[in-house]
Amino acid sequence: MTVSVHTDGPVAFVEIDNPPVNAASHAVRAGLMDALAQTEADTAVQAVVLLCAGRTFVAGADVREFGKPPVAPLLPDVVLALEGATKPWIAALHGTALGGGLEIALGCAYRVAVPTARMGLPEVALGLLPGAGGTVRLPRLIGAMPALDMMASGKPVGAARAFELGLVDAVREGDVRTAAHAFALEIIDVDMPVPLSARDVPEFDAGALHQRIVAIEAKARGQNSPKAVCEAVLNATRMDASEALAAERALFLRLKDDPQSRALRHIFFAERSVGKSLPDGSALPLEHIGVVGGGTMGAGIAVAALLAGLRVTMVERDADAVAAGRTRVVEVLDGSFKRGVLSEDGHAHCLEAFSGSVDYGALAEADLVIEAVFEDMDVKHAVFEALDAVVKPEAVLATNTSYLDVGQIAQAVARPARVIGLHFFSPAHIMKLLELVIPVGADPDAVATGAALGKRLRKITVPSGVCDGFIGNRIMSAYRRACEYMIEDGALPADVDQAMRGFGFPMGIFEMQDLAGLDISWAMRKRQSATRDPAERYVDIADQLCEQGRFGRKTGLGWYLYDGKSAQVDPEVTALIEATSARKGITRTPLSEDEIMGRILDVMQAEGRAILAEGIAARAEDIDVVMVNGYGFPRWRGGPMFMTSEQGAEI
Ligand code: 3H9
Repeated sequence: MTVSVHTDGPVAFVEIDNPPVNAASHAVRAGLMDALAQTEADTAVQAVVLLCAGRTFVAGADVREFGKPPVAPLLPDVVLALEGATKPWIAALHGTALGGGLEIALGCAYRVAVPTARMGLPEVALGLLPGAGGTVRLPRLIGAMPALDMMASGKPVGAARAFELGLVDAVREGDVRTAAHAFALEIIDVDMPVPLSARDVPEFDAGALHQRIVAIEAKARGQNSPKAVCEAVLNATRMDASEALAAERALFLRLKDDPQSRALRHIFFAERSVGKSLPDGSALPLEHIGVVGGGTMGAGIAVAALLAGLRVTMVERDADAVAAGRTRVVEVLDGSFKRGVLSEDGHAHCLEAFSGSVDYGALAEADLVIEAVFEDMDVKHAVFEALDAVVKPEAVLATNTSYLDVGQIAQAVARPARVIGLHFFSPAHIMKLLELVIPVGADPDAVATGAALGKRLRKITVPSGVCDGFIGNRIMSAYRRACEYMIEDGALPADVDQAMRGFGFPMGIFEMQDLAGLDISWAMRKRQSATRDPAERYVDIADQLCEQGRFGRKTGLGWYLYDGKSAQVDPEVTALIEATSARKGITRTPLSEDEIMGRILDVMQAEGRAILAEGIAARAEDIDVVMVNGYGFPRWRGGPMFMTSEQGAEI
């Protein structure tokens, strides 16, 4: 039984058991209606505790049902029915009461939570809004502004904050069933509270609400659901509850069929299923991680591991470099502490768990070592030879290279099968994406250990085969080349960047290069020049910029001219681009934003298809996950491969 009812004296316990997250699927909704009828009919029952088995209270509607026609009873009707119960229902919250789950709780007369419970309405992240009365009941319970903030951000709040907001009536230690039972006995003789939909929204500052709505809509950058949330909150403040509920339903149905929500649901499930097809292997227990290299990347990786409770030893070439690496680590940890993401104890613990050394011997007991040194095969080989001489036989060796051949790096050690790639993205302690690069012949246990580290660091770990740039950088190189062709053909960097921003990227490719610095890729191009196919079209505009010392933001000049933080089009760069086109005999033809984005998408999708055909990515959705989480591809568009399939094209 998905929903069962047990009575204990005057209290009935209605328990939902629908693993893994007790989603409000059809069986749950129907079960709740039956339980309501049963408890209403049972004259011995005076109060009802609604609770869930397993790890969490209901974590939302069953998102897998959204692609199918809805089947009654619908969740909004179930919540309405619960709200109409003649006996008090007490939602007993543990785990994560999210979306439709929290809306069910809002239909109950009371909410009791354990201290670890979290509550939120995250629908916006799925391109939706709360569609089972949340937009109407939450403002009536906690006020319009806090409700708007919760629904527009989608971020859950902890039990203590929920109590402050008035979202829960009590926070009780211990087992949720016992706590809610005790609460039920306390309120059994008290008059039932007025149902939320029969209440008014508490007074609020209309001007401040309006300002917040303007800010949310500006930040939405083309995404529809935050705007719909704002509209629904305004409805909740202006309409009576039944009108507002009807308006919410209409908005919800419109969003559910919106391609943006389909795209966001696609990414939601793609992220959760990533890596499930990895070969079976046993992960080595992870406690002690080694990091070779204390630059920005090495320090970021060290912090990510420290924050996950691992011990970290960083090895650098000399005492000064060790000190500089340590300083970087401490700075990042201090920043996390100041932002409140790390407690004082946690901060102290991380510092204690970190050590630096000039001696590779300090890595003798490490379970996994990640190399994050200069991108040069000889340098990498030297590091791996040194590691091979000291680490324990079962330790996994990983390289953080972003494009070198991991298989070739592995040749530096006696047992190459223990070598994998772990390609982090900067800043490594923040970015969610991790490419797990698997060379041919890699030991499945080493791969499983890499995947386990990714999980421990709470990364989205996407497996990739070995090729130049792996999944993400390979696609980025391809479309960057296409963008360079376009500026030679007639567009200007600002046109390309504007088209990308208009599409939903946080910034365009040229702005991004200026931010990252043009000199690093210049050095790489110089190294590659000997092996470049002379027949291949090559755009040398970036080289010309570098020859003039224009390395991007850090030098105040790059593709743009920088005045403080703002980027301005530089007529000198425009002249240089036009002169280059003329030198090559190209008649420049301006390109529209649609043409620019069309070309970028074509190239991304073609490269994605090649990556799939070569077996570099296991699934098309893995490519989407990489582009969305590492390269700024707008999440609400689902990724380049999702867009291909939506257009009905074969992948
Ligand atoms: C909504 O409620 C609309 C209503 O307002 C209106 C309705 C009319 N449905 O993330 P995990 C699966 S919209 C179906 O790895 P965790 C997930 O795919 C919904 N399946 O675990 C995975 O499956 P598998 C609003 C779901 O512990 C498994 O559960 N709610 C759903 O890291 C474990 O998931 C949300 O947006 C679902 N709603 O995190 C909450 N949720 O084992 C979305 C999860 O086959 N969920 N699954 O790979 C989450 O944020 C996280 O899953 C949660 C657990 C925090 C709950």
